[in-house]
Amino acid sequence: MPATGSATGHAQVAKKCKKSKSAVAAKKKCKKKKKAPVVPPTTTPPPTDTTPTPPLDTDGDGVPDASDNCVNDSNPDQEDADADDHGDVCDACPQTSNPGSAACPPQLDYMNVSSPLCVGTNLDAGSVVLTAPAAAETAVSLISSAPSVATVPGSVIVSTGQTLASFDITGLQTGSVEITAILGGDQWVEPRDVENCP
Ligand SMILES: [Ca+2]
Ligand SMILES: [Ca+2]
Ligand SMILES: [Ca+2]
Repeated sequence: MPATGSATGHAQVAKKCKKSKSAVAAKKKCKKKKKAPVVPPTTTPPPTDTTPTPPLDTDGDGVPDASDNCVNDSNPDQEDADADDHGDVCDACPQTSNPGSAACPPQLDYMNVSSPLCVGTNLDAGSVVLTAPAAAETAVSLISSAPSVATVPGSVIVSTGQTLASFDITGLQTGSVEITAILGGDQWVEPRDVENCP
């Protein structure tokens, strides 16, 4: 029917006009800010590492941690004098075996010797001192470099729970002598002159 055809034609024209009239405005209106498209994060699979991982060597001494007797101290020689699996450089008592987490026994801290030494016999003229109370009776060896000048016992015993033990020095004659105390790998030397004291 012509009426319908005419109506359709009008509508098309109107639409066209509307579009042409408001084209600029519409364009502006439509020119919304475009949001950046949300790109889903791409999950790239980790590269396949074909090179073998070198064994961990914390101190970089060339000995892997798994077999290093001092993991945090560089000791490529792995020296372990007391063979307790603690390398010398990280062994609190390198001359006394203390495997695992065993504590080191008390060590020789120092020795006192009277000064001067006087001809005759000096009771309690010397004493040895440990770094900690002895867990058991501990013998400290004593040596005189010149027994004809001063004589010391072969050893002195530090009793359990004690840190100090005294010893006598006998047979003193004028001259020079060195008294040495030894416990484990520790030693202490005291040189003395023996005099005719007034
Ligand atoms: Ca090491
Ligand atoms: Ca050791
Ligand atoms: Ca040790």
